[in-house]
Amino acid sequence: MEPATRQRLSFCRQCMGHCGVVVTVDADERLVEIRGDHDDPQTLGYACFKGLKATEGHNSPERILHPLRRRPDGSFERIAAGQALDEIAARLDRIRASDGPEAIAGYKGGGAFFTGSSVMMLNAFLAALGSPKAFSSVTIDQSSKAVAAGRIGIWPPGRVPFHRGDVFLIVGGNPLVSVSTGGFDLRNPAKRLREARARGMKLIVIDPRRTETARAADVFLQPLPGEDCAILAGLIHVILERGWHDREFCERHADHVEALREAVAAFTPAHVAARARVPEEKLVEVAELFAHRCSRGAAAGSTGPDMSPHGNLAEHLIECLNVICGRFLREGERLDNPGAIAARRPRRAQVVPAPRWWERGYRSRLGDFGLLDGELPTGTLADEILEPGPGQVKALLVHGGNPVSAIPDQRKVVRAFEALDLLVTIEPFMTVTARLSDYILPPTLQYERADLPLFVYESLITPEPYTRYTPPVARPPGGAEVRDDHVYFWELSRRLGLRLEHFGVPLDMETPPTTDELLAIAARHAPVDFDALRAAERGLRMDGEPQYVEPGDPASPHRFSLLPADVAAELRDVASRVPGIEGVEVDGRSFRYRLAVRRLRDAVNSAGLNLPSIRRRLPSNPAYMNPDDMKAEGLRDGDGVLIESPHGAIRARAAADPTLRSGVVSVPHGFGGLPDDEDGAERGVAVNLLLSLEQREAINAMPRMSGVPVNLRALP
Ligand SMILES: Nc1nc2c(c(=O)[nH]1)N[C@H]1C(S)=C(S)[C@@H](COP(=O)(O)OP(=O)(O)OC[C@H]3O[C@@H](n4cnc5c(=O)[nH]c(N)nc54)[C@H](O)[C@@H]3O)O[C@H]1N2
Ligand SMILES: Nc1nc2c(c(=O)[nH]1)N[C@H]1C(S)=C(S)[C@@H](COP(=O)(O)OP(=O)(O)OC[C@H]3O[C@@H](n4cnc5c(=O)[nH]c(N)nc54)[C@H](O)[C@@H]3O)O[C@H]1N2
Ligand code: SF4
Ligand SMILES: [Mo]
Repeated sequence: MEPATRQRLSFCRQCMGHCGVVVTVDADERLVEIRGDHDDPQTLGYACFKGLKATEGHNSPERILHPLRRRPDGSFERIAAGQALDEIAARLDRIRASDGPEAIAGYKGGGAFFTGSSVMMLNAFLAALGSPKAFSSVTIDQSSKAVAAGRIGIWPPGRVPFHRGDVFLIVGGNPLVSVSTGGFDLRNPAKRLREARARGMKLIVIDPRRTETARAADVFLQPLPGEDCAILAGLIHVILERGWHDREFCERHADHVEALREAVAAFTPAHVAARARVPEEKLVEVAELFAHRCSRGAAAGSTGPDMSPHGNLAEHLIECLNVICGRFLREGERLDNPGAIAARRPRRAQVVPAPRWWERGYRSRLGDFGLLDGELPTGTLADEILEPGPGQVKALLVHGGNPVSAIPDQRKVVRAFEALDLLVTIEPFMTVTARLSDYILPPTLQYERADLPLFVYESLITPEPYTRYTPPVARPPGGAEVRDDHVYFWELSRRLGLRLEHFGVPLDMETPPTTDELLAIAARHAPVDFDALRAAERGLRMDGEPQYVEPGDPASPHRFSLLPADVAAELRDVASRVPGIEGVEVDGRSFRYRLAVRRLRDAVNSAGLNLPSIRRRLPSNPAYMNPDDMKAEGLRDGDGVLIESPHGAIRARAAADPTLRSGVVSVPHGFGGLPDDEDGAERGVAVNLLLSLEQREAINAMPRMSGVPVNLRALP
């Protein structure tokens, strides 16, 4: 007799944790249970609630199981996949013929990033079309890290990794919940942090909230949001003034140390303490612990600083801290993860001079932006659709994302998406973006497809040269007409006569590739062949030849560029705009609070919020506030509150959060329906109604999502 259920090994693909799991499937190969795999060599049994509840997503009655086409009245009807693809291709072809390929754009979100076989398909599809209009969630996230690298320069061996540092400084990240902060050990992060602290590593956290991570910190600085540039400039000021920097490293590898010292002169501890509302001596304590008492270990930023005003400058200053303190791997040191899927290459102890990629090549028609990692800034997507003229975007393909929820100024984004001639979404649920789409193409979900961990960011996932393959371990619901995402791109490309490339390898446009073939192409530089990878149930550590940092060329003229002219100008701007004690003035209005971004443990952005067990935990998104502020405003838990920014207003319910510092309001994103939904309040509120696309950073057009001035008032 066949057993009624079977167990299989796989890994979760909802966040960077990539937790190893054991899934149980029934006799029909349907997913029935997930648990953490205690024998997983990387994540050691860890799995979070939402990871375990992925069963609900797979089996959800709300899951879209057939391609859908929107009727003129806004309702949807089932359509056969072949017909949907024929119709979409015909409409794309007409737009291409009348308006050129630039009229066709794409947006890629989190769901696409975690689908290894098609992680670059949207980009490849647009490239084959000849359209530069590739957008993604990266430029409403942490693209300031690319901007910082582009302006300061790159050290190919990288920073001193977490597990070898004697200190780790986090600016605005909460890896114990987000399992995401770059540089942290994300494989079962709480356990890894305990181990690191047991061996003596010091943790410094800078965050307006005493987060789960901050609770474990040796020093915790709790500033107002939006003041990271001042704080970081203050730390650099103290470090250079007291001579706690690494003189030798600076002399050999960095330009503008003296100019930087002068540029941060205004950021005295007293100045920083007054504007960021932190104790002066605590700031000095952070500088001393990071630069003087510790000698190895890096500083890293996450969404807190990156989503605030001057996010590019904040990441630049974080890297300045690492440079002046010499927190990089040096000649002869071992590279712990020289590459698993990524091609191995020699890493020299020598600066690659600031590449400023965006200053070469394509310029956008609006705002004159260049490309970052081959993509245009998502902060400009709505304008690209709404602004008439040659190159106006008429069609948009959304892959595994929910841009109507994710992009600031939701009303404008909705207006733009409604103005499109064609909106197609590859998406498993009826999200706010799907609701506006002309066609919805449903993908397989994570446990139904073969995959590899998010290899385009593999160095962030694990410090070891480790990767793993998972086969599909469950079947989609009976009768479902779902496909692995790449099928849709390949089918559209074939119909449009395009030659699709996958990581530079031209695909056969007669016979569709299998998912394994695509993964094998992506893994073609791995030190083992794909069959060996496929055979290793719990993945492979590709130790092979260890790799060490190679010596730099002593004659190399290349150095870190600590203070290029645009950075210097931005720093002067920050120095000159000192917020008043009573709040911030915008257009003659005074704002007393600041909004702060934060993530919730039980959902990833907007994904998962519709599932029953998640919904029980997160029925809507409150406005988290410090209890003292609530008292001062006459608010009690659950009271209605109107929150106003210079741009817009939302209603939410106040919730006391004693971990949040006073003067701050935090309303998690990802909730809410469309702006004019009747039953809107039931699903919480879209915080992006409060945020604007007008005020944005140079280079990546990053909108301001944290540190934004707001006011609030109790609702009757
Ligand atoms: N105000 C505010 N706005 C923010 C943020 C913030 O902190 N505050 N954060 C920003 C950040 S960091 C990001 S990354 C963006 C997020 O931006 P997005 O990635 O665009 O948004 P998500 O809500 O994560 O949407 C992911 C979608 O993928 C779908 N999905 C899930 N699994 C699969 C799959 O297997 N295949 C496919 N094809 N799709 C799948 C989900 O159903 C969901 O609709 O939002 C940004 N917006
Ligand atoms: N459970 C869960 N995990 C997730 C996600 C999720 O939605 N839920 N989203 C995923 C995505 S798309 C991303 S990009 C990552 C993000 O991962 P993280 O960047 O670690 O995100 P958060 O946990 O929100 O941590 C950001 C911290 O910044 C603080 N902060 C806010 N404003 C400021 C500021 O101006 N300055 C400073 N210094 N701090 C500030 C907040 O209080 C918060 O603690 O997480 C990923 N993982
Ligand atoms: S931490 Fe991330 S990878 Fe691990 S189970 Fe949760 S969602 Fe999945
Ligand atoms: Mo993100």
